[in-house]
Amino acid sequence: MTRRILLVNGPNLNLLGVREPDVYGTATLADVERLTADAAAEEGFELGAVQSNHEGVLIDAIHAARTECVGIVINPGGLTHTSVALRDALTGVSLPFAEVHISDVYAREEFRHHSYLHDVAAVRVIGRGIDGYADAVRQLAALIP
Ligand code: CA2
Repeated sequence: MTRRILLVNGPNLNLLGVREPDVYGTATLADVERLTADAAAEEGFELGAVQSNHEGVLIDAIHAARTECVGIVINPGGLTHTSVALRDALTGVSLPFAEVHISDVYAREEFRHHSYLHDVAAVRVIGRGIDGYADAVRQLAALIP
């Protein structure tokens, strides 16, 4: 059976390629999901993908991944900087996960410098644009036996 990685994109990432191209580039969420699926396939994994603007939907998807997936790649969007609940969901399912940020959060406002996930993520890829998602899959795949 092919093993599965879950790609999670948080609030507002459905606007990729539609707004703020100077910060986030011109690629769309569909482009991100495609390139991440391609990178996963090269590593021998299937990719499931979810994007939601609702924290509870993301948490439910992470819970479902516990029995369906072997790892998670997540760009939590603004929830990175606010959500203990998302952190608890990720630590609760005990799957290795990669935290991805398209922009260099450390070169932006101070409130983006803190992540509730940074100390529990197995992999962090920050400021590499959308190629960071493929990097994250490769680094995560290397950790999965
Ligand atoms: O750099 C990233 O990937 C972020 O996770 C993106 C979040 C932001 O709150 C984090 O600090 C860094 C925002 C996602 C919103 O995405 C948009 C995309 C296009 C247009 C508007 C928002």
